[in-house]
Amino acid sequence: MVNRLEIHSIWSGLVQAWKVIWQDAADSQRWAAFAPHCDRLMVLARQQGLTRIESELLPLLELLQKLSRPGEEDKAVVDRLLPGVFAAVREVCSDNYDAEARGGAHSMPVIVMLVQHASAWQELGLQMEQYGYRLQIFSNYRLGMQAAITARAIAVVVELGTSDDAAVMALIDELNRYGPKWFALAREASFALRLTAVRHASHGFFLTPLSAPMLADAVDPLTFKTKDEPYRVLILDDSPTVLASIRKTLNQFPNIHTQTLRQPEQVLDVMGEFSPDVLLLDFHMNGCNGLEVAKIIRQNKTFESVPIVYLTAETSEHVQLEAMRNGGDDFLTKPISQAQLVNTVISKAERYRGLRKLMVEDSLTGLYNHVKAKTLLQQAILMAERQKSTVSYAMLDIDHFKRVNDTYGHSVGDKVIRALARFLKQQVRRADVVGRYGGEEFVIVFFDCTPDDAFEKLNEMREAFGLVQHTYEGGSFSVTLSAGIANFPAYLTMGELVVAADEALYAAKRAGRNCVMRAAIP
Ligand code: GH3
Ligand code: MG
Repeated sequence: MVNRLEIHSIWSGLVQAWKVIWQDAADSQRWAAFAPHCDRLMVLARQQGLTRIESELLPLLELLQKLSRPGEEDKAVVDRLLPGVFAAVREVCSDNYDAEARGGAHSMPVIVMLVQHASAWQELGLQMEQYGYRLQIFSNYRLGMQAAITARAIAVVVELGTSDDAAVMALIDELNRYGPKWFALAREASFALRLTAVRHASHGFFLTPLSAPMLADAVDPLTFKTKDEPYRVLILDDSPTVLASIRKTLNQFPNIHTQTLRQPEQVLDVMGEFSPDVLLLDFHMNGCNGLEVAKIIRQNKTFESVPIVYLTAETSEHVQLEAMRNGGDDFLTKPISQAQLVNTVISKAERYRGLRKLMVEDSLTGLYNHVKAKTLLQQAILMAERQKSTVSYAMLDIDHFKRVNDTYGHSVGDKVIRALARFLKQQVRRADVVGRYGGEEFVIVFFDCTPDDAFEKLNEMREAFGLVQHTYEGGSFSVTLSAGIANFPAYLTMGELVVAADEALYAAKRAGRNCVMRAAIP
């Protein structure tokens, strides 16, 4: 597995050093400060077998070795090479890289546990299967560690606080070289033990009792990554040469889609269709300037937060400040450094995506929030209308949830809500929508799914979730679900569909809970 953090930090240093050279390429001291970053990246790439980074870096290192009196020409060559290196770095650091290396996201990820008494953890092993993980439990730590490496485990949980922690730490140091994340597990957590764990690069610390939702919560971010949609970059510039050159640089990145535009008057239409994550905007164009275009864009509510990066030969601070005040986010000064171009575009796009995510997500569970789930339901109905297919819409609610809060406390209640959110997300198909309507009420939009299939799936999920044990300080408990389901085209509008599913849910509650009811055929 790849140490992304280290690659990332080397890359950031390298880019900083490059920015300094960009301002004055004739200063050989600046080049001398830049070269070690490239060397470090090469060493790491070789150690970790990252052949793409290695091959992209090679011509750069060869050039750096030959430099005697560096200048503008060398700067131009390196600037052409850097985006390729960056593309390789991005590929390796992408969330899917490890999953793909492990043989695809479909195989069940393995978690290895090294514990004193293996038999005490069998139940957790069964529970973790409900969350899509295979737990392998060992009381022989060395054997377990070897198994973790062979099985390419995503995580290793190591019980500490035993008499021989020093020997265990030596094993962990070995394990750390292979990359799976490790988590400490202990009955008590003294500061000294926590310190030992972090000094040996632990990823987290669990106290017993360790529950399946807690473990799943901790390892979920290491796996089940969905492939991000490519970033969309719109470039508005009246010079075909500039457009072609920027496009060529950005197209080296498989996760960037570009669209170019030469006529400012079409900008709103194109933004509406293309929905960019970043707009690169020429500052001086025929007929109008970038500042005016930015103002027009910002007056449109839909685009008020799309990042705008000006492309300009303007170096006057006054003009740049004025432009930033009018809705710009950044400047790239012509001639544009390709390395800076890709860095700026990707960092702005990432931030914008992050912001948008916050707007549509429910903060407790990361599921779609009420508003977004409804929008997606509406889209699903329109699509089903066009394609003459079916959409099923389910509403789910935890039974007697108030008792959970009253008996075990609100934070245990929150954990149950999160456990259900994760469970639903894992159970449905990737294209299906899972949302939280607030409280302990959830919705699912099953795309292109017959009412019978959706009903059966929902019933399976209800049964499986009823088996999940939720832990609290004094032990564990389980909860049940009720659900109601309705479908398009039996109900033709979103409003009717929502009411029908809601009524079916309440029929399920009245029928004694822990069951799924279908809406009556109208
Ligand atoms: P029923 O089987 O009829 O659904 O009974 P219930 O107790 O689940 O239903 P009710 O609607 O009476 O209570 C829901 C409770 O959920 C009330 C509220 O305190 C709790 N709740 C709502 N949102 C949250 C949350 O975000 N976290 C936690 N822990 N509790 C919540
Ligand atoms: Mg309830």
